[in-house]
Amino acid sequence: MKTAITELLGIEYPIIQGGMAWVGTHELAAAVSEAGGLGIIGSGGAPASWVREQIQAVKEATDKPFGVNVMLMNPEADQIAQVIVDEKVPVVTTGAGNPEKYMKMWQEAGVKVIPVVASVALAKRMERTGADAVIAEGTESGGHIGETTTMALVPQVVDAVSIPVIAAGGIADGRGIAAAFMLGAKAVQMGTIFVASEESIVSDAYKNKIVKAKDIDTKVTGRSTGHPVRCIRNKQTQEYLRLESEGATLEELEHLTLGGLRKAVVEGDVINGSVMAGQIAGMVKEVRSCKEIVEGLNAQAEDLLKGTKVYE
Ligand code: TUI
Repeated sequence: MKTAITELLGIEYPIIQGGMAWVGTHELAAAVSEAGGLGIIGSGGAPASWVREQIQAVKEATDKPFGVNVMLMNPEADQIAQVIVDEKVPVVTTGAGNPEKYMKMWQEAGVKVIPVVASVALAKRMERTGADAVIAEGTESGGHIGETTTMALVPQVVDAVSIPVIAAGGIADGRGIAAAFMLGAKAVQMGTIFVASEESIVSDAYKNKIVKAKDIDTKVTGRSTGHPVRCIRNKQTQEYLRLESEGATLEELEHLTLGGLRKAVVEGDVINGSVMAGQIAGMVKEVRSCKEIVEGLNAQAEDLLKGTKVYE
């Protein structure tokens, strides 16, 4: 499926991997890019030196395009922005904030800039500042989320901007990709399905939580603090939601989740850790290779979209 996004990024399939903290390591990013999608290194809260090492490892593993996600709340975001320029990274995606202050330096270095947005207002602002595309991410997503659903957000962003729009949130099969295309998206970004891929370095316990999850198994914590985060429900989310309803202090709440994602990804503690995943976890039933995922989902979407004009 050739689209404005496959052309812009020089990739085979209109499939982008979400830039996930702790999960988006060089192993996963290289596997998704090798499969013909766009693999993304997830900087999360990592230091700039780690990001540089990951970039170099991806370059050794594949000649295909890849990207780096900058989580804008990272205290080393400035240094990471510079590493991206120094290492001539082809694509950058951003999350959890407004990347305006870095746009000029990235554009001048020839980096394609694709911010994640959760509203029409930010999408328009990003277009004005020179973004090459935007990722419209619905509240179905895992991790740090906005309020609006993918179904409502994507067509409104598509109508508001002239740059290509990538849909994210609640997509994990060819039907979801086809649906996103019908809403006007030119590609999709998926996270949860790649967390549960063979090449993902997350603990088996984490992958099992996704494979075993049902439709209603995710919970959103932190709505009261202004930092809503979606995870698969466990002791930690239960405790957090209880404390939140009792009006606990920010300090008490943060204490519960501090280092929680690392705990779940690296240590496999899926009881006290943060098992970030999207609502579509209930549909992910097996662990597959990135190649099987990218090729299989693309073929299914292409089949469904045959005879339509959405990817002309
Ligand atoms: O960034 C994400 N998802 C994430 S980041 C993350 S790391 C983390 N770990 C623990 C606690 C909190 C975060 C885990 N998941 N998705 C992209 C995304 N960006 N979703 C929503 C937004 C967003 C929200 C508000 C983007 C911009 C924004 O406002 C910008 C502004 O200043 O107007």
